[in-house]
Amino acid sequence: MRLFIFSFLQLGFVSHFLALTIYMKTDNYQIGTVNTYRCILSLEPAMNLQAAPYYVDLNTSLNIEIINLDTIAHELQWNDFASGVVLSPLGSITLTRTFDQQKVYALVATDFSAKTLGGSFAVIAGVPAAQRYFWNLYEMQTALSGAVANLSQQSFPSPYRPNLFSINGYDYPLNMNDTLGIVNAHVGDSVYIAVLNSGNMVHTLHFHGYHFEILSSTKNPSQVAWKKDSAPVFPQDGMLLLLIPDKMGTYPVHDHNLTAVTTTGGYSGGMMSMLNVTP
Ligand SMILES: [Cu+2]
Repeated sequence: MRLFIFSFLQLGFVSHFLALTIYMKTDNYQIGTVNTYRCILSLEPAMNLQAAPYYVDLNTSLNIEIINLDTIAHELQWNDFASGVVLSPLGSITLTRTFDQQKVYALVATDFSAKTLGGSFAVIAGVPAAQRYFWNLYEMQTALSGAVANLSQQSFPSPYRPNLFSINGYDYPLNMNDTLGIVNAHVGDSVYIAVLNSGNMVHTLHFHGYHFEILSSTKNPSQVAWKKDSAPVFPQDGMLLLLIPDKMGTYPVHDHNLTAVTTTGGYSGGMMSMLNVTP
């Protein structure tokens, strides 16, 4: 009887699982004058470099169906889990998870091709809708990306010399119309910025003008509650940052490794975004 009541209560708490479908595909894209292969996990079957994250309220449970549109197998895992699942070529799989913390849940590719080409998806839990933004960081040595996509290159290059650095699929200044990422806020707003590093190297974000608080990090949790103007984002980490602007102004945010503020070697470009704060 006690067991029965316990089960009933559990069912009561987790009574509804929402259904979500994500599509996974590796394809060739042009960014400015640069061509690059990229693995995208998207809510839309028509792939878009500016793939949006999925926002949920705290304690939402999801059945997430992932459909592999590629003709090669992939592996996926949550970045806070020890093991993952295999997606067969053109196959699909359903993952179930309850999102009970205010953080960025990162579903990341672990097979060489999709991992190297940035395959990842963020479910962001517990963030108010009023002021929330998403920065998906990604870099690539574009001349290698085709060989990684078709599996003729199966180990990570050494040295690795990336020439393309992007936020939400585009480099600066192509990303200046990016509604997912460009911050437009007022002084005193609570601005939640979810950052996902889909790339293959650490990207250290540096804010001009403001300090931010680190609300969560899966790969680097010792930084939580720090208030800084710079912080490293490790590969395949998801971090949640809180920015409360104390003054108006237009300030850049960029990778403090200035190599990443270039595109094909030209400055300025690459991994830079903007904070637009009005009174
Ligand atoms: Cu700077």
